[in-house]
Amino acid sequence: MMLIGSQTQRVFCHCALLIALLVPVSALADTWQLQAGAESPDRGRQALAFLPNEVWIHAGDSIRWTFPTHERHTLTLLTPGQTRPPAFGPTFGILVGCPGITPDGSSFDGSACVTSDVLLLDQDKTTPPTYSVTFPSAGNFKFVCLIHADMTGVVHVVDPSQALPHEQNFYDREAQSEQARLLADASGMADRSEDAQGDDVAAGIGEVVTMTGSGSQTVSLMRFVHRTIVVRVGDPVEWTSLDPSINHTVTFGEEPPDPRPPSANVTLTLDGARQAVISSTSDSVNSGFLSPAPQDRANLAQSNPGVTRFRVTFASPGTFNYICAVHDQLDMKGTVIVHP
Ligand SMILES: [Cu+2]
Repeated sequence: MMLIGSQTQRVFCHCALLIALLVPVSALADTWQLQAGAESPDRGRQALAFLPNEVWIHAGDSIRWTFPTHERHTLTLLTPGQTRPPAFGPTFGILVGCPGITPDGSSFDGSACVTSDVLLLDQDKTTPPTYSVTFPSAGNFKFVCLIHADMTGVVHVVDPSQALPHEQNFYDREAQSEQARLLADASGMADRSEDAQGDDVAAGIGEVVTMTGSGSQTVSLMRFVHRTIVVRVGDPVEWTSLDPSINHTVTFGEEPPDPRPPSANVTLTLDGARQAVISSTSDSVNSGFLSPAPQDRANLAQSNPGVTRFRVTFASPGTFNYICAVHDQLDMKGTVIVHP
């Protein structure tokens, strides 16, 4: 609807008058702006973090999260004590959710789960998606990303009669400084790994950074380091995931619809790694998820050791390109040049 000139003014005046009569100004509901994730221009360094991840608001206020990265995230509020669902069910890429997803603008009071779908900056779009949640009643609520286990935060919803400790510009500054610090950490990881020698490749490097008691943030270098290596026929090449929180794959040839399990031509080693032999540049080999062991917690069954290593022997010369099937949209790709 288009309103022009005096018409606009009249509508505005009526609304302002109505609001002034009905509601004290201090009780007007606010919409707070937070950020879900941040990335470097080349997408290789990812802050898997809510920026910031602790916020105080009034009951009745809303929070709008913006998703400005090419890495996927969700904004999810599980109910207290709810078992965390896996990110994806039988179909890779389709979110399990609450189960199910709830629409933009949903309300959360702790009684029913709320979650966005998977949100990311599409390849050809420049406007990041957003997701808003309204918090009608007081409480302390955890919010998480279902895709990244160590990406969590807390919202403190207080009674409107209470003063809030911070205004929006405080959170804006926090988001900026946390983003800068996390992405700088990833630069440091890249620099350190440049010193690595030999035929070993880091399949991603990361760290979990917990700055406050309110949640955890992760920073990940979504790269194979080194991106191109040169070996001889018969030399074993080993990929090791150095990320404590993120799954990666080493995938040659055709990308499988579900990259989670290893392909049938991959076998286990006695020391808990996976291995394969590649005979030709047309071979398709998928490591399956290289995954760290999850954090142990009291009163839960301890987790198994992670599978973080993949070894490949090349039986013929050639140039072998591969990808991480989870993060190829971030340009997580590599090449092995095999000489006779
Ligand atoms: Cu990856």
